[in-house]
Amino acid sequence: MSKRAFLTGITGQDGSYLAEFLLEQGYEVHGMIRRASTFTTGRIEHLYRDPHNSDARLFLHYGDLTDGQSLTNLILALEPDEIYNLGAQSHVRVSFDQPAYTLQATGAGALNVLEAARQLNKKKTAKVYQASSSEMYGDVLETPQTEKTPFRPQGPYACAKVYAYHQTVNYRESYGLFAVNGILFNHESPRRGETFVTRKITRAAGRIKLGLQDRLYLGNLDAKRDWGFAKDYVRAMWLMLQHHEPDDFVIATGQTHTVRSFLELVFAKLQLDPEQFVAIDPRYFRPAEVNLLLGSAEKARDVLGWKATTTLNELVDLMVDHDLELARQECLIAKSR
Ligand code: NAP
Ligand code: G4F
Repeated sequence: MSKRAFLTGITGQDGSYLAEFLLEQGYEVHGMIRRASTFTTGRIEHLYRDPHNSDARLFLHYGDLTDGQSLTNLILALEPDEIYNLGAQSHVRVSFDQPAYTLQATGAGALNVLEAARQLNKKKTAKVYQASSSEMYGDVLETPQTEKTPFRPQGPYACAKVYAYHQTVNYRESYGLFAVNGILFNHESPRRGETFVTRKITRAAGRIKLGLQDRLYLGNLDAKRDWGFAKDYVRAMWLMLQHHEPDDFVIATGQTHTVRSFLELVFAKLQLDPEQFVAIDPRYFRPAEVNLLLGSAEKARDVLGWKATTTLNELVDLMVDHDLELARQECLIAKSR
């Protein structure tokens, strides 16, 4: 019989790649989605078949991380083998505007997932993956950051993730739940949300190249990030749940670059001059910044056999090609009107 996975955050970047990966592995995949006034399933549409067809293996259910009761009902009814908690208010800048909601969705939401898994555990063991973040290291206390580096969170999002991290460890140690933290450093893709800096840059560069936009406004260009490819990273999530014992792992490339160098790489690929098109807008600065992230994924390499396989240059190529094509389609639509 095939394994059953339950995903929160299935409509997001990572959820879509993970659902794709799990379906390829023969899993039956159940995703929780939120009700919205417009469709939010664009990233998983290509995976979705009529649920009444006998070969359908992807099923969607309404729910919300802040609604513990509906989440518990879903998990108890579905009895999944593996639970991946990828849902979150995941935008760091937005978390300064909505700290209480971020705590509910990103922090308490994770607790709701763990509590539901604990209840299910009385009947059936379900393994839990918690999407922890390099943002927890904040004002970093050592470089590179490892599983042993203490956290020094710098904002509401990071504080909520630190809470979720510790609850995951707590449920493992207190109740023997198979619960793991993947401490993932920034990972990007053509499916990255358009308000995160890498995608904001590649999307704008494609539109500028084709004359659809003439300015790109950014914040702090000096921050350094360890950027990998999301498709590589979801495999690591799965590997953590296949390991014989629950543990926490850093997932990173081991390379760090400034936002400025990412911008220059993208613009150079399209023969554009950033000086001509990029302006700084103080609205995009944060009350507290995380200046440097650089992870060591040595433990994941040694224990799980995982390592990043996509270079930053390859990632930029993937994103630029995708977003140039998107801009071309925009031009065609504009012309046909
Ligand atoms: P994303 O694209 O922003 O996706 C977030 C997902 O969470 C979406 O499916 C969203 O649903 C869902 N969500 C938001 N609030 C929710 C709520 N209250 N109840 C249920 N679902 C909710 O994020 P991502 O980049 O895929 O990241 C996946 C996870 O990894 C997140 O927890 C993020 O914090 C964490 N993480 C990400 C990175 C990274 O670099 N990408 C690094 C470390 C950790 P809607 O579509 O309805 O909005
Ligand atoms: O792309 P970002 O918004 O990502 P950030 O803040 O590092 O958070 C992402 O990675 C975390 C892992 O470390 C995840 F947990 C989190 O969910 C999210 O996926 O910003 C990256 C850097 C920051 O230093 C920011 O100040 O880019 C800088 N930046 C400069 N201009 C900008 C902009 N960020 C955004 N979003 N928009 C700008 O215009």
